Amino acid sequence: MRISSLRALEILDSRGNPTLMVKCVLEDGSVGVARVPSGASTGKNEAVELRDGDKRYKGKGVLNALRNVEDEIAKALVGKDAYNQIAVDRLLINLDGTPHKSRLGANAILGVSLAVAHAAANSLKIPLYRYLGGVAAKTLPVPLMNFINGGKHADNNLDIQEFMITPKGIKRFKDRVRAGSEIYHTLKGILKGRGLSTGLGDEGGFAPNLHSHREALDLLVEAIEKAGYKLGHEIYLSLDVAASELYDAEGEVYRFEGREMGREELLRVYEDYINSYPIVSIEDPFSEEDPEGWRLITREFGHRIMIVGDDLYTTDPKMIAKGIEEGYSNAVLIKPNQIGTLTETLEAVEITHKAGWKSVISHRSGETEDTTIADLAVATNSGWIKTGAVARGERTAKYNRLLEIEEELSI
Ligand code: 2PG
Ligand code: MG
Repeated sequence: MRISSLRALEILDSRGNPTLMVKCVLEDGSVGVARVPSGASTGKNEAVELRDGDKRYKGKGVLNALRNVEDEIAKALVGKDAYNQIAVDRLLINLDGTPHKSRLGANAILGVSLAVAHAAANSLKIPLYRYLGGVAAKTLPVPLMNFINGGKHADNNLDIQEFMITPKGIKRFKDRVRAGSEIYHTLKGILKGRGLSTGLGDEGGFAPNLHSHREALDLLVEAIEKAGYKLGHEIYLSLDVAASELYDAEGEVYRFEGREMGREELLRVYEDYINSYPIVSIEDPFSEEDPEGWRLITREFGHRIMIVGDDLYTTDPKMIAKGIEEGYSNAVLIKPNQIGTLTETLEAVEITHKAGWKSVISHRSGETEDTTIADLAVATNSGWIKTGAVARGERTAKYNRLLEIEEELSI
């Protein structure tokens, strides 16, 4: 089934910044649309988002990426078989020719890669999760729901970027969503009652100023119990520290709660959290530039919780392979736009699972109404998804898509 046209449009993401929408049309008239997300706390080795850097949109315009889709990429891909995703993605990678997709832009390349997959699935009249995962696609993921935002995603005083709850002990996806919603609103009531801000951060979680990070964890515990759920049986906790943002590589110290600490001291902070709360995972506990920190925490706590690498791997199969060899972590965050094509994203998941590690399919802090990651989570049977709070349309779009998939799969 040949590709007949590729078009792109400059649209807005959830932070009000421009991003790309790509539309792929096939010879049979089938259409696939994809919208590209954008991160704020980015890893050093992420594939490169091409931004115009001129006066429009404070330099963030994506018209050059748009042109690359409609000119160079379209010329190379029109007439090619949309069912051969691997060949499409290989062609995109070779056409770009740079290690981090900086020439054509990873935003242009990912938009095309995903739009082609959507078009192919539509042409075959099957849902995307079925196209990508075949008959094996069946697992609704456990969501990591980000209810308190800090770090680069909020203007409050919390260093840790994401404080999440996760309904791991609840079976049906729709009951997980319901629990999340009830706890989210209970948390809002608690914050309001204490005169704390109920304003939201970038991922839809609340962003109050607090006295400590433990206070944030305590607030989650209180909300879970007050909403009538069993802590440590139905609902658990999870963190994304995004520690690359807190690290001073020269001094090998972390800026945390108003002072500097070495990796050993930070490790003891995590030990305290892990022993005090039912924590299932800590993402980016140490900087991408501090492999020793990773080895330490995985050796000491890897048998109890998931240690999830985000900035450390940037969804790059080669970097994940190195992490497996070195024992850096036992889980990997998977973000399609960190690597730039669907094929490489699937490879990243595959190598992760083959090592017996867990994958977490993830959104970015800058999102759109695109729901590709919901289908991707089911297609790969990952078991985990991180897609923000149960509020804000760009986050609920993914939850709502998963509700729809659960309904389809249970017929
Ligand atoms: C992260 C992500 C998503 P960003 O650090 O895991 O939550 O944030 O998209 O800003 O990198
Ligand atoms: Mg992260």
